[in-house]
Amino acid sequence: NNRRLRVLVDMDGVIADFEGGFLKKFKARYPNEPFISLEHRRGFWVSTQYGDMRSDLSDKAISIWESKNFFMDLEPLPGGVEAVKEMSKMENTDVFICTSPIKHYSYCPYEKYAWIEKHLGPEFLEQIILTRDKTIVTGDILIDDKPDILGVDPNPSWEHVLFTACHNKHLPANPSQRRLLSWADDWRAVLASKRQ
Ligand code: UMP
Repeated sequence: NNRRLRVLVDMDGVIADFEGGFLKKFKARYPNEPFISLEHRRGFWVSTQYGDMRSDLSDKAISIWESKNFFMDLEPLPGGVEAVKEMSKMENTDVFICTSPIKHYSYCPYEKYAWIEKHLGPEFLEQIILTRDKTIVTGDILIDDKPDILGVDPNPSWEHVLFTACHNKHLPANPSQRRLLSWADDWRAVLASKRQ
């Protein structure tokens, strides 16, 4: 009987500003190409929306996050680092950072570890789960900005709490999916609700 609460926290779009970091570096590298402002982002996949705008822009978008220092240079999203540190200090609570690396592995996995060490501290290097399939990870809650989290397990143990991001804020209300609007929202109440 495990009375501890296990919280899985996604990285990109939840504690690290992937969308802001992408747009800044895309504009800097391709100053003469069209771009999609964060207000106009729709759909989880940046590369898909850029490719829909013009087919060659998909590869240009991908070149940004495949570059050295892209993941390392991401800014923390407001309140995320503080929230993760606070929940990790709560009684009977285990927090893991659960993040999917890109398959171009030259920089991303290393930089995710380095980012977590820099922003959360070396003790969080014990709390990292790198996986392309989050459904095989057990937990009580998964806080993630991706609307559809699928994998080999059709019935994951966690409740997915959708973290609001520029690409998902316009999705129709889904009564079966709770949301956290930001880290200023009541994440403590979400955790409390899972402790019964
Ligand atoms: N990613 C892509 N293509 C996109 C947008 C994001 O490959 O268009 C990558 C960035 C992250 C991963 O490494 O996908 C998303 O990981 P999670 O946030 O689901 O953990």
